[in-house]
Order: sequence, then C-alpha cells, then structure tokens
Amino acid sequence: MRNPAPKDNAELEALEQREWREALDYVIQQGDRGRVQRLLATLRHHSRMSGVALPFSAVTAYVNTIQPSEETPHPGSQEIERRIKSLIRWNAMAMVVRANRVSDGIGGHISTYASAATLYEVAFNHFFRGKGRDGDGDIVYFQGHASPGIYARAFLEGRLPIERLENFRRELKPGGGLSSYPHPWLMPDFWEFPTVSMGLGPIMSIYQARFNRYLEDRNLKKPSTNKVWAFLGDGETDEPEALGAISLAAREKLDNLIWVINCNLQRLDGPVRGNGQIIQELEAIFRGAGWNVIKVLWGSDWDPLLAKDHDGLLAKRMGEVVDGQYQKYAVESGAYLREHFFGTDPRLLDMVKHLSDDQLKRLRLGGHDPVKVYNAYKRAVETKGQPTVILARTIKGYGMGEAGEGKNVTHQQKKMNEADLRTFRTRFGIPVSDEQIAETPFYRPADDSPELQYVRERRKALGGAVPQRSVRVEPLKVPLDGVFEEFYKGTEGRKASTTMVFVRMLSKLLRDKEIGDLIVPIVPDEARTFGMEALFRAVGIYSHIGQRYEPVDMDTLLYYKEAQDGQILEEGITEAGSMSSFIAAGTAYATHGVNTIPFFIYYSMFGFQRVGDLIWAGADSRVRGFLVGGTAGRTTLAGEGLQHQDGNSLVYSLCYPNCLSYDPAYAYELAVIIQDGIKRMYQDQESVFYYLTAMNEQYVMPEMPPNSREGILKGMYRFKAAPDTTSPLRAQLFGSGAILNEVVAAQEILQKYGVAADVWSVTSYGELYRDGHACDRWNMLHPGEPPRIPYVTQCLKDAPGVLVAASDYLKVLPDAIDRWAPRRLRALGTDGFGRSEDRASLREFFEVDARFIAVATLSELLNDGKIEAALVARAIKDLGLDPDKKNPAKS
Ligand SMILES: Cc1ncc(C[n+]2csc(CCOP(=O)(O)OP(=O)(O)O)c2C)c(N)n1
Ligand SMILES: [Mg+2]
Repeated sequence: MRNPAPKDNAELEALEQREWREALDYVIQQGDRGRVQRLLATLRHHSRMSGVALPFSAVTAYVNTIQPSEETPHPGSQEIERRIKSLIRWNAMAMVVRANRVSDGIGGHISTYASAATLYEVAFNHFFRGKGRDGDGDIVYFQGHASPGIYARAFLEGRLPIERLENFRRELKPGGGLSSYPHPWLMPDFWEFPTVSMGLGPIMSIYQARFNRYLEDRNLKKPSTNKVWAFLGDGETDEPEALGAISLAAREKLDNLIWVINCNLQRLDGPVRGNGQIIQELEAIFRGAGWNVIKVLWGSDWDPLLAKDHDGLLAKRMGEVVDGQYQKYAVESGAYLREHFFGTDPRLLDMVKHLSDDQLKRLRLGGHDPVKVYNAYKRAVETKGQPTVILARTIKGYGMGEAGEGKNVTHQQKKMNEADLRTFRTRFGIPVSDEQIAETPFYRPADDSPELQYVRERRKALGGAVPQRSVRVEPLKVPLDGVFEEFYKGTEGRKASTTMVFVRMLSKLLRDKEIGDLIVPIVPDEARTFGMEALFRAVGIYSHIGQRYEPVDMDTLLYYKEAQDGQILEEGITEAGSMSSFIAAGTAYATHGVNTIPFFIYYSMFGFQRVGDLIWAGADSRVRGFLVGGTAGRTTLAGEGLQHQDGNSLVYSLCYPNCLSYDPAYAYELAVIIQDGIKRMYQDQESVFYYLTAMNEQYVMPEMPPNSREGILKGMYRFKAAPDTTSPLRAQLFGSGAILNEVVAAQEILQKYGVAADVWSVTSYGELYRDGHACDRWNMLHPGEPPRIPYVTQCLKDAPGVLVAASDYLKVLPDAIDRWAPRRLRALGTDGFGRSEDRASLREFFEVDARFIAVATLSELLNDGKIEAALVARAIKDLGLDPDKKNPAKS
C-alpha cells in the first residue's frame, strides 16, 4: 500500500527521514562498514557540490566509541579480578593513610589511583607485556600520583615486602622505603620512567615510541609488536608538553603508542573544565591531529538505556551537561540524578522509571567497567597506522565515599576517619575486622589463595612483572684513539672553532667501525647553524617512510637526504622533543639493551634554560650521552643579543648531580673529554651524562701540552706557564672556553707591566667545585686522619701571586672554587643581559676582555700592596678603559 501524500512540510520531513534511515539500515545490514562509509562520503561530497556544506564537527556524540555489538567478552574471571583490584585499592589507601599517621604531612595520594584502578588492573591482567619472554616488553609510563596503586600491586605479586610499604615516602629508613613517585634514580630496579612532573611523561612516551621504530628501522633491535603505554590525568593535558607533540605521533603513524587519559574531570583544585567538557575538547584535538580516539564514557549498565534511545534524546542530554555538573551528579543521590539529569524531559524519566534511586546511583561509568576498558585496550592494541588515545571517564576518589569521592578536596585527601575506613572496607569486601580498622593493616591473602595464584598466572603469561627496570647491556669496547688522535695535534696554524672540531669528531665517530652505528645525532632544526649539513648526506636523516620527493638540492653534494635507515634525528624546532629523543636514546641501554650514544646539539641558551625539567627527568632516568650547547658563551656569540647569548647554562648544569659539564677551549680538550665520556658511560657503564659547550669563534687550535689529560678531565691544568718566573709580581690567570684566548692575551699585556702570569685552562668549574666539597665533607667526618686535598688546592699550592678568573658565564661560576684556592680569587664574568654586538664590543661591555683581565690583575696586586695605585690608573688609561662605564650586570 502506498503512503498517503504528506499533508505539510513537517510530515514530509519526517517521511524523508524515515525513508533515508531505512535505506541506510539496509546497507548497514549487509555488514560492510566500508560500503556505509563510502556511501556517506559520496553524499557529503554531493551535497557540498550542490552548495550545501555540512557544519564542521571534530567531535562525536557523548557516548562510547565502541558499541556493545562490537564488544568481545572479557576473557578473565571478572569476579577474581574485582577481588584483586579491591585488595590493591585497600593497600594503596592504607599505604597513604598509615604513612600520614606516623608522620603527619608526609603526603601521598589516594584519590588518583582510586579513580584509575580499573584502567591499570585490566592492563596488568591482560595487556602489559613483561620483559620475561625475550627481554623486551611493553614500555609503560605510569601516572606519577597513582604510584601507591602500583606499589600495592607489586606487594600482592610478592615483589615488595611489607616493610617497604610501611616506609612509603620514607626512603631514608633502614631497609629502604618507597619513593613518592616513579624515580628510576631512587628505585633503579623498579621504575623505568619518571613522570610526576606533569606533561613530561606524555611527550617522552611519544618520542620513545618513535625511537623504538628508529632502532628497528636501523637494525639495532629486532622488530617487535610491543607497545608504549602512557597513563595521564585529564588535568595534565593542560601542560603544553602533554599535547605539544601529538601531531608527530600521528604523522609517524605510531600504532605502537597508546595513551590512556583518566578523565575523572578533576585536577587538584577543582574541575578540569567546570563549564565545558574536557573529554569532547580532547577528542577534537586528538581527532584533528590524526589519532584514533576511543571514548569510554559509560559502563555496561547504561547500554540498555542507550539501546532504547532511538531518537537520541539520552545521548543529546549526555552531551549537554557540563563537567562541573557531572561532578555534582557523582556526589549526589540517585533521586537527585533522576530529578536533575533525567528530569529535563518526561521521555527520559520514562526511560529510567524501572530503576530505583539506588540503582540509578550505581550506574557505573566506563572507566570503572572492566568490560568496556578491556574492549578499548583490545581495539587500541589492534589498531594499525595510528596512535590511540583512550578517554576514560571515571570518578576521582572512587570508593572513598564521604572522605572524598568526587569532591574538590579529594586530590589532597590523605587521611580517612574510622567510619570512612569501615565503609571503604565493606564496599570492597576486605577481610579486616572492625577491631583492626583503626590500625588499617595491609592485607595480603595467602600465597596459594585464588587471588594470588591468578595474579601470578596472569603476569607469567604476559612475560613477567611490570614495571621492572634492568640493565642487560654488554659494556662497549672503546678503542677510540684512531678517532681522536688528530685532535691532539692541533690545527697547525689553521683557524677553527670548537663547533667545527666537534662536527669533525662526530663525523669520525659516525664512521667508526665499532661504535659508529650506535651514535645518534639529534638536532632541533639547527644543523646548518653548526655546520653539520654534510652529515645529512653522509648518514641520512631518519624517516620511517624514506624520502618520497626529489629534494630541491638533489644536484648538490650535500643534498637533504631522508632515509629509512637515516641516522640523524632531525626533530624540527622542538628542544622538548629533541630532549625526549635524547632521553629515549640515552636510556636504551636499560630499556632495550642497546648502547646508543646520543649527541644532542642545540642552541645552548635553549637547553637548561628552556627544557631544564626534561633534562632533570633525563638525569632521574639515568640517561647517558652528550648534550652539546652550540653557539655558547655570552660574549662569544656575536650579534644575536639578549635572548640567545648564553652566560647561564654552566651554572644551571651544576644543579644536575649526574651531569658533568665542561667548557673546552681547544680541540684536544674536547677530544679528551668525549673519549673519556664514552669510556665512562659505555665501557664502564657509569650512569652519568655530559654537557659540553661548543663555540663558533675561530682560532688556531694548539697542540696538546704534555701531561694535561688528567687536568682536563678533573677541571683545570696549567696551559701556559709564565715566561719569566723571576719577576716579583706574579699572577695566576684562569680562563675557559673561548675566553681562554683573552686570558692568554692578558698574560702578554701584563708582561708590559712587569707581571709574570701563568695561564690555566679551567675546563670545568663544576667538577672542581664537586671535588672540593667532597674533600671538605670527608675531612669533616674523619678528623685526625690525613686530610684529603681538593684538586684546586693541589694545583695551586706552589703557584705564586694573585688569582684572577675570567669566564663567559656568571661570576658565581669561578666564585664556586674560591674556597679551595690558596688566596682570594677575583672573578670576572658576564652577569647581566646580552646585547646584539660584535665579540670585541661584547667583551668590553661585560669586562671580560684581555684588557679588563689585565687591569683586574693589577688591581689585585694593588690590594696586596705589591704595586701603587698610580700603576693601575695608568693601565686603565693606557688600555683605554672607561672607569665610569655602566655596570653591565645591571644594564
Ligand atoms: C609540572 C607540574 N605541575 C604541578 C604539579 C602538581 N600536581 C600534582 S597532581 C596535580 C593535579 C592532577 O590532576 P590530573 O592530571 O587531572 O590527575 P588526577 O589526579 O585527577 O588523575 C597537580 C597540579 C605537578 N606534579 N607537576
Ligand atoms: Mg583528573
């Protein structure tokens, strides 16, 4: 029978809607998704060509991405897994509560893990692959504040004894404790990656995933299907580092990368987006960047309701509630939810009329539902050609009840009263009696209990414990004299900069038979700045897909060559990304059992100053390798001015306990330092890393003076003795880096004033400072024993005269060794803002040129009563210094 003709427009539209839907249903029923997608794409194109553009939307509806019909059943025992998870919840909570009872204010977090427990447990039981099978497992970045839950699981697995749990956040207790957050430096057998500085885990995970590919593409590691997982908070995504590199992951098609963002809609102070929806915002960002986005918003309890939602009323309602309001629903009763959430439309109310208030209250969210989480992970693991982000909705402080569930204060809740503990205990079925509750004991069932058997069986099947850090690498043999020899001879009259020397050294290292393949040069779009472009052609720029275009400079010798086995990581303009690559390469000795040797070469000012916290994370990770600050020195970099001229980095580097920093002036110094560094890090397997300055001022590189090797490494050696040691006026002059040449020139000027000066090259104030304090400390604790003598003191014990140091860095750097010098040390340095100028003007401005060094020396001799003021005044005049010039430190 034909439908009667529609009587008005509304009826016509309703009819059209039905007919089109039925037609689409027909295609859907054929079961070929591709056909449906192509059909819709054609329609969209057709309507667009007819002048009807569809409104842009980067988001999908506020419902789960995976439909119930697409789900596979959960493969484990949900009941046992729930009991295991409950035990971990309890122990994680107990760890924090107990620690704060013993020591008020010791801190810790309950609510973060409470919201993320299901997200972790599904992964532990079914996904995380341990290193057991072939030494190669999944790489997991755990959210820092969830650490109590990770410890509590390790406790159930029998990996951490109860004493360590007792000493959560009490690392100095006898027998050791547990560090607050993931710190490989402090727990080197357990944690692999530091994450607690928010935003760093996410960016490091992206470059880690890419580095895994790099190792495989370059045949340094056999291909694997292992994944990099990063767990992060929704609030954490506000950090620029967290989202700043996501496009790289999509561009590189990193389907070995899975992010799980725990969207509990809260951060520390309150809602992440009270007036908006963080999940939708993140979905748009990630979809736009090309990621596979899986939203896990609603638990299975909601499936029947959504199945009845033919007109999309419920989905629409879900999509219009803002996060601040959702948080309110989480803390309110079922009756409140009925009235305020469903109550906006009688049809919605009707949908839930068969549910009691209590049942409404217990409708679970997706991130707390193991079936939903399992399916999301399964799809993520199976996804090809794209990284995946899972946006899982949870409740912060889940299970804490009145003590914090969903409350704004929950992040910092560290205590629970007895009533709350009892509720928690009962809710999760923990066998702790009312009498014991005040004590809040840790609970671990018997080893042969079904729970612990299950835990062991699952981890065994998945290849062993996670997290677990182990160093499986063989020490390298470093017979590198052939590489470095030429640099000991100097440049024989030719001028060169330390940067040019470094690049030549790097090229030779890259060609070395033993270690060449292991060198990983990393540059943030700065290779030409440092004259490294010859390397593009020589070793290639890494690109997983090779080079799909004809480079514009193909006809030149040094063309821009991208290749799948390219060795250079050309990161583009991202010091944060480059540093993340440095960390991945510099920790590969532990993560992958591969001794890669990274050299990260960058504009020195944009290192410690810009990405200092990432360098800190690298230090914590026990990273190895060389950071090379190019164009270093406040007065050595001409022209660039205030933002670029670096007089700071060597001061910052002092803060990093396992970073050795050097300011080499000459080719042979650089050679000695790098050769020794490779030996220490890769042959002796020391967990240190290096910061080296490299300058672009060109001068003749002298031959290495005899017996200077030890001094170069320890921090100072006499470079040029005074020509006339009979003079009554004596001085010891210290210089470093490019300023050393100014000191040598000052030595000559001083001769004219009758002063005989020795010149020392101070390659590392940092090493001298550390050695001095180490001696002082030992001497303090060992009275009566022969005292240890700091290296500075040993060097200067027979060195007569006044002491003057000139540095291209802050004066505080030379000042750092004053204490161990036999007499007061006068420091010249570059405190203040840089200027765009030429070198000579800058050195005059900052008062570190040869003339100022000479005058400072005379001034010290005057202070010692060795000369008259008139001689200093004459020198000031002769040398053309302006006594009334402005103080550069303040201008
Ligand atoms: C760089 C940095 N800034 C600030 C903090 C302090 N901090 C710790 S947790 C937190 C809130 C975390 O919120 P979210 O990321 O949503 O994690 P949740 O605990 O809710 O899972 C803040 C601000 C930090 N750890 N790192
Ligand atoms: Mg949060």
